[in-house]
Amino acid sequence: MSNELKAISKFLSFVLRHHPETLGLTLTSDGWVSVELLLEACGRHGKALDRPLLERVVRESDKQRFALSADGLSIRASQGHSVSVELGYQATTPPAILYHGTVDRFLPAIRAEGLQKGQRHHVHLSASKEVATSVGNRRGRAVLLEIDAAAMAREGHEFFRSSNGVWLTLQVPARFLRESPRAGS
Ligand code: HQG
Repeated sequence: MSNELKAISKFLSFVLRHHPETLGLTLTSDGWVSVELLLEACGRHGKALDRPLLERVVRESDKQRFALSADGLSIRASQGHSVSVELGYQATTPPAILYHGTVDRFLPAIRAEGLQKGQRHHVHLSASKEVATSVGNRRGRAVLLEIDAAAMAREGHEFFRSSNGVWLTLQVPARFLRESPRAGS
């Protein structure tokens, strides 16, 4: 993805997940906003964006962060919100093991209180070690945590899978976590 598209993607994440009000927009309760209103509002705020460019961002986003509605008239972020939205994902059975990438400095707190959702609506987990490692690497040298999702599900924890493949759950108590040894250590 080009730097221009990345910058637009970051701006759209900011607006559609966290601050629609900066463009004078309101999301529906399930997170959608009219593409037409979004494009107009971007123009008014000096962020010129047209439909073909928006469609490229949606298509080329490495993590498929945004979704257009079936009729193409609305857009939303597929996950990662801090504003209150109900995305309508159905609880579903997770893979037996899920992964979370973090960094050393968070481990004492994570060992004590498990994984917490912080500002987001859910803890974000991945079915793939590689993806979890790259999420951890955003903050330093990744530490990979293995989550016993099968045991959590048996004990009644709900899991959701976003349309871009991120696994979501409200929290992961520490007893379901295992720290993977680092490669080479
Ligand atoms: C850590 C990106 C202390 C947690 C990625 C993480 C992901 C704790 C940080 C998505 C903790 C939260 C989410 C506890 C968790 N004490 N620290 N009890 N529990 N943490 O960004 O999972 O590019 O909210 O390990 O691909 O890093 O935005 O979550 O390091 O899917 O599309 O607190 O963001 O996607 O950080 O990343 P975040 P995350 P996008």
